[in-house]
Amino acid sequence: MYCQIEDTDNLPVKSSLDDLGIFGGVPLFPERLHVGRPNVCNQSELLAGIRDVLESRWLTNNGPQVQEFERRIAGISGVRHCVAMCNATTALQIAIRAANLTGEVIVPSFTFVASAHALQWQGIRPVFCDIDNNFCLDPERVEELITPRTTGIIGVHLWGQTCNVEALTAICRRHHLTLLFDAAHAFGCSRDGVMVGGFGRAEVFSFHATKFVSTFEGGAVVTDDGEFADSCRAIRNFGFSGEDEVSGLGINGKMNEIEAVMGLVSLDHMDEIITTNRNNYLEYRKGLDGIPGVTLIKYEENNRNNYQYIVIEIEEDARIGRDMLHTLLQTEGILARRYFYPGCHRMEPYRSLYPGAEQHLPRTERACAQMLCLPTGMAIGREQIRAICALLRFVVENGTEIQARSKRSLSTVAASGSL
Ligand code: T4K
Repeated sequence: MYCQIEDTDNLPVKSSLDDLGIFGGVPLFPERLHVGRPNVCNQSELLAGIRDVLESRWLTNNGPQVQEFERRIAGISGVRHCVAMCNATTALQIAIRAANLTGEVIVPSFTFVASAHALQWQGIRPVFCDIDNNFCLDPERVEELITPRTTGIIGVHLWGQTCNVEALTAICRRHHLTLLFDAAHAFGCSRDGVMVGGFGRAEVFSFHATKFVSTFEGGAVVTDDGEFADSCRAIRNFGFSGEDEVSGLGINGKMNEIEAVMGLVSLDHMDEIITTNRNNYLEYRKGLDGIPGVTLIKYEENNRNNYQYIVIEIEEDARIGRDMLHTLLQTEGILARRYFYPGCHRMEPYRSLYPGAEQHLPRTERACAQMLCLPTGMAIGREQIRAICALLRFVVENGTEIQARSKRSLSTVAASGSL
């Protein structure tokens, strides 16, 4: 049982404003399309694996499936050690603790809020730094933020695009800081021929249901440093270092056997998933070409990518704004996401704890206002992508009229007293 949908839909093309969902037309996708629809690749393999786990009566606590999953992840990422965890947020927290980070840690604000929470949760101040053209930490801005309280830097390989690892490594060497990477999006990606996994002291993957390789919930710390991996293993298991011996503070960060089975089946189909994601990306690239003010974020073909995010930038001078486009797509059943709006610095508790951060984050602010993620993965087919692109072209080209008409309808509703 293979999960890619058939390309048989004959989807209507919207050619007048009255056709649009926002003006009462029938949504293009009554069964909504999601960003992050899980890839459930082979149900019979998965169910057989789950049955084996149940029969073995070894359900969790570093069982054989988790160990096999760890071996496979380490192998693919070209690192010596992988410590599987219950999710990437906990894995980040554990890596941060194993690295003895304290005080302040520099991190981007343009990321999923978990990157910041993993620090703040442990009483460490996330110091938000602006991003470069690649939407990752800008090394030129990083150095300005280092204070005597700084103990580390956490780069985020956003959407699988890698950080400027070399510059960040040099900064960390110069200032005796620890470098970690939140690689939640970047499993299976490479930088200059080197797989993500071995950069910095450690990197953290996410295998959440919405990731292209999934364990339902899950994450992992990967590293070449054996001592660091041992610390993570101990912290993951309440701090136990022997049957009755606890050598430090720990937590329960374990992945269970059924999650690992899901991960192993997912890994067996990893190449097919990446091929599908890449084909989807190429289809989007073709379909979005030449839409004024809309740019698809390109993946470098000389690196390995997982292509799990389709990200577009809606330029300031586009005929339609990002937020209006977002609303429009939602009313057509296309649940595009404004990742990572509004930025961690504009979310609580950071907004209240560290007010004014936006003044130092001009590129972050721009990205938060302009980026939009579109559906991809195995639950979407070529015809649907073509329909999404055709719709995008139509609404952007008619953006000025659409915005004027929607303003008119809003003021009519307001005047009638319904608002
Ligand atoms: N660092 C970074 C840079 C991250 O992006 C993340 C997580 C983390 C750290 C932490 O990783 P974990 O602790 O989660 O392992 C989703 C994911 O839950 C989250 O893992 C991910 N990044 C983030 C970018 O996306 P939400 O809050 O946007 O998810 P939600 O529930 O809105 O789902 C997204 C879309 O997928 C929706 O349209 C619904 C659809 N969906 C979702 C699930 C779970 C399905 O169709 N089926 C499903 O089973 O965070």
